[in-house]
Amino acid sequence: EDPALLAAFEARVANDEFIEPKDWMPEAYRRTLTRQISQHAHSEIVGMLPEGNWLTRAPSLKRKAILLAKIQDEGGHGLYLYCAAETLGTSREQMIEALHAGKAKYSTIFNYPTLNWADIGAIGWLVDGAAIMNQVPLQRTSYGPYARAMVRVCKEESFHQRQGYDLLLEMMKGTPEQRAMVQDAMNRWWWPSLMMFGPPDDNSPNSAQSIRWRIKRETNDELRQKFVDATVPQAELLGITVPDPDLQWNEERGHYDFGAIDWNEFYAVVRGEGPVARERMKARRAAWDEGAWVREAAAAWEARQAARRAA
Ligand code: FAQ
Repeated sequence: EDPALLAAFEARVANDEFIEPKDWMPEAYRRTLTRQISQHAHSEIVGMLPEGNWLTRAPSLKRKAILLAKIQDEGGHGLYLYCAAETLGTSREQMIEALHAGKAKYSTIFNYPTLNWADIGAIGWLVDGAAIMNQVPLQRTSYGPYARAMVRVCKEESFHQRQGYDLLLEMMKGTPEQRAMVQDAMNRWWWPSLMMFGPPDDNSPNSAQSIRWRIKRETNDELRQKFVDATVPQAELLGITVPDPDLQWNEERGHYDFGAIDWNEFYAVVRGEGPVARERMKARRAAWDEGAWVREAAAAWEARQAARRAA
């Protein structure tokens, strides 16, 4: 790579300018962005599945309408993100093929099952909460199309987070059984939510370069700490316990100290050994196959319109 081009690129990044699709960029920058944005897109699409599981069993029309809207938003986020990734030169078909072949990663969190209705609240509160914590700084990521996609995505995620918290607040006003369901959901989702931020900084192979190129604006551990600090008071307000005996406010640091994360579990889930990883991929492939006629019909319609325009 031409050192002058590289120096000019690095100067632009250091100056907080956005890099745009037609601008020169180092191949490693293109690669890591394609990797991160496509993984992010896959997470949104696979992330529709755990919630889709509860659409037919939502306890009221209001909750069903909210859940339907949220899942549609996630589909939309996936599509924006595939578009942003495509501007780097990989086609959507290639990315989707990699997902369906089990070669592409998506967030570990979506390999856990949704066992009770409170899980839907916990996903909104904790999973969307973690997603926002990670995505707000990505509005200032150095690649323009990714940064702009994050602006709208973050607005929608904050609605997702609030609907989840509201659902749990309402359940906490209910019967002892309902309150127990909320605690049970918290017990199962807390640790996997902390894992969403990725491996610890000293074990995160991509972080140093991504921070230097301002792809990532904050590190995995910094964001994880912010999430814990923001979420613990919300758990207290709900009236539930955080399943971590080592959790403690540290006056000196001005942050919560928290217990050790089970990184063996994290890496196993990353390797595709998550509790419902097989079901998720099976459902994705089935949705793709069963939707083939829709894609074909849309293409046929488009071809006919083009022929009419030409005539
Ligand atoms: N799961 O060197 P690092 C949502 C992989 S939010 C799986 O630290 P990096 C909204 C990582 O890819 C969820 N794999 O990597 C929603 C890398 O492998 P590679 C999606 C993980 O990229 C809510 C290796 O480990 N959000 O969907 C995970 O610098 C509710 C080494 O890690 C995003 O994707 C993980 N948790 O930092 C939808 C945000 N963590 O590729 C529905 C954008 C790490 O070298 C319902 N992404 N790995 O083979 C990012 O900010 C970053 O990519 C990180 C990882 C922070 C996730």
